[in-house]
Amino acid sequence: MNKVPHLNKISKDNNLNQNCIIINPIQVFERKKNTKYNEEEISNLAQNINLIVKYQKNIIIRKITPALFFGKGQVQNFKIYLKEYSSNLLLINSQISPIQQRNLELSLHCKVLDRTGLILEIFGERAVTKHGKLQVDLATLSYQKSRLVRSWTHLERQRGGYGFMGGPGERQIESDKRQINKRISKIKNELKKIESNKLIQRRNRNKSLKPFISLVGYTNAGKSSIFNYLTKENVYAKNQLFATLDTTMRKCSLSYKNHIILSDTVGFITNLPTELVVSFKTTLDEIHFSDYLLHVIDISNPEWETQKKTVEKILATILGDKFDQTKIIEIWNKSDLLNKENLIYFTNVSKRNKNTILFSSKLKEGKEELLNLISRRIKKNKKFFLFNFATSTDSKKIKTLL
Ligand SMILES: Nc1nc2c(ncn2[C@@H]2O[C@H](COP(=O)(O)OP(=O)(O)OP(=O)(O)O)[C@@H](O)[C@H]2O)c(=O)[nH]1
Ligand SMILES: [Mg+2]
Repeated sequence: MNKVPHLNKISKDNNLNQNCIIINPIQVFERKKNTKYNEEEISNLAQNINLIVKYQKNIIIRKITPALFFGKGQVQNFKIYLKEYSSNLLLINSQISPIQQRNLELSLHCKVLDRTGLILEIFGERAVTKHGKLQVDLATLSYQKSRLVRSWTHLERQRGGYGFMGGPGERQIESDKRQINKRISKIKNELKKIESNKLIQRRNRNKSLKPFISLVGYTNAGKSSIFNYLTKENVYAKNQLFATLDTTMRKCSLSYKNHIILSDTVGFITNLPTELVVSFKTTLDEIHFSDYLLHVIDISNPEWETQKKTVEKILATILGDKFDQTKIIEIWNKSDLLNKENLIYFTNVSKRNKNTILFSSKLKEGKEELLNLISRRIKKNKKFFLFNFATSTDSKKIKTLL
């Protein structure tokens, strides 16, 4: 089972149940957009690492200033909020430059974390296996390297260095950077070893000629729940963003005679830090080598279309010119949460769409339709000639083929 043994441990040990304030920068052209879901999402992300969100505010950005990101007046207001809500951590729901981060920290006398930093934090707490941990450490170090200030990250906290404000002096930064480079090359070497083992596993898997299928999708869409349901496994599935960080593979029976290999992996999110995409290369490589992708979509989420586009965009980045829309089967999950009207609508649309299955892992609905669709796809696929041949129960067909 995919346990999360050290979840919350670091926070509790270091007494990090800390107040924070969230600022959502909104560009002028986006001001009419409904931001409710974004606000909820960043708040959930913060609570995931035991931060106590005291106050959250949307700020309209007319022009991003190179020094502070925000206008001076806005930054003055942040000072007031921080004092009023006894917080010494400011979360910015966007990516800011290292210089902007440093200047904000200096002028607000508090720690500033941007969206990338926050996601890295969560990954740092979730990583369980050695492989997962190394990949997160690599991403965090690459992020830190670009910062002039030492960041408030899980690595820093593990060293007990949490809580400093501003940044170390230039000399310190240089020696920090040298140290970081050393650690990066050490991690890269360790990762290489793990990767060569994975390559051997992948080669063996290819030899077995079994179709290899990966579950992909936005974080919290229900991938692990579906994985457990289809494989009778018990991997960690929880109402928590980035519950899964490592890839798990199991057999999933298609018929009484044969099976496919199903893989559950890390979820995606809007603005997934590039550091993570790069560092999680081996984990995400499983997607590269998949014969089909089951794109799990939480159809009950009002933002499902945006989430779907986000996932497709990240897939296109990972797969490059290998991105093949025809490999994707969409699982419209959490149908149990739809109201009557939407349920009728989505049932009709999914029936018309050949690549979509309406699903509820909670009510255990949709499995048969999904496995039938996968079987039909495999049957049409020349690559699986031998697989189909071996599973065919039609003896006449077998004789003609012989
Ligand atoms: N109501 C309902 N809840 C579901 C369904 N499928 C999953 N969930 C819930 O959704 C939450 C997230 O499920 P997971 O399976 O962990 O989601 P995931 O996509 O693996 O998430 P990450 O690993 O964080 O990317 C859990 O609380 C599940 O119980 C469903 O069909 N209906
Ligand atoms: Mg999961």
